[in-house]
Amino acid sequence: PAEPAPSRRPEPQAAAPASSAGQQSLMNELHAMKELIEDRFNTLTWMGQARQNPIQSNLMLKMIRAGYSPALARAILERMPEEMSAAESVRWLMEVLERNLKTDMHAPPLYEEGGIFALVGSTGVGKTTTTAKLAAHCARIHGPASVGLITLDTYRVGAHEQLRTYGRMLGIVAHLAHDRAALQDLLGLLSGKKMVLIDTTGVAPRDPRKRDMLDVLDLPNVNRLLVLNAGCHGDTLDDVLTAFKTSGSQQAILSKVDEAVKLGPALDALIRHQMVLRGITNGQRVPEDWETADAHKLISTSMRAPTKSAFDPKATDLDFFFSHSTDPMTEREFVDA
Ligand SMILES: Nc1nc2c(ncn2[C@@H]2O[C@H](COP(=O)(O)OP(=O)(O)O)[C@@H](O)[C@H]2O)c(=O)[nH]1
Ligand SMILES: [Mg+2]
Repeated sequence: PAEPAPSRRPEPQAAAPASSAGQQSLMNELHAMKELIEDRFNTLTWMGQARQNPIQSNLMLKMIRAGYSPALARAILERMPEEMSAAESVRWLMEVLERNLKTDMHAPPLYEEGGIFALVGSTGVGKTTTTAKLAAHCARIHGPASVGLITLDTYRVGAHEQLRTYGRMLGIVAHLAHDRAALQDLLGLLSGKKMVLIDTTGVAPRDPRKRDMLDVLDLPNVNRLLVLNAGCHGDTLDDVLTAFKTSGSQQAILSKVDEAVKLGPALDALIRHQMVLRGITNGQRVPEDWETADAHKLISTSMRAPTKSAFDPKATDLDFFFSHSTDPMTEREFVDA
């Protein structure tokens, strides 16, 4: 008997947007469901594959545990030839990794090649210590007069003292430059040297001052050597590599190898960024703790069974690494498998 409240009456004009909003949320839900199904299918495909190919999944686990990225592991293992024995597949994997880690093993070392090298990288990675090691090796072979040393301190944090002390020990005068003009003058002054080393102050990848420093170094004949701490997390290394990337040849030194629990993350980053490794440092002693970069040795060390770690995935987590592919194509392009 009571009249329906007027507000209850359907109002076509108000209903239209409501229903289109409803449609939108339904579409979103369907889309999410589609993604979930695809994801599950990828997982199932991988799990089926792993069941058929326990060798491949075993290598995947080995790589992840050694600290390599799922992206690189996937890019490599997808190219693994079939019909390989377990032992053959391990050998194949090591060879692929070795081939993709570029080093100067079969070329003269930095201090034999000579030239102008600027050591760049984050703070505390070992730039000054490495500069001293390289200077000492060059001085040992060609005499102290063959080496030029410069500290580039563009934002005046007083970074010169340490290099000057090393220089004094080696019988080499270390110079200081605060800007581009001073650096150019010094490079002119030192142009007769076999090797000129420019030690820079450390700068974080996202520090705005990094640009200024790199601009000052942007001179003909100045080669950049990026010093990377072998013990850093892979993401941190990726960040540094991206931030310091230049056009032309990319050269790096891996420092503090003695402190790194796993070499996988660093080698993985070097491979993916296609850096040429020009040496490693494995201790604080100048100049003893310097080694030629030996891809075979580094890769075998990285794959040696590491100790148990809370960060390791279990075999049952493996499907995750194969199914959550973000952009495998980019890695696939340059892996020489
Ligand atoms: N364990 C170890 N320590 C190193 C190595 N290279 C440098 N260091 C130490 O790391 C610290 C920072 O080095 P430094 O050369 O001043 O780094 P910079 O800030 O990049 O110039 C110093 O205590 C060095 O003795 C290395 O290869 N292994
Ligand atoms: Mg320093």
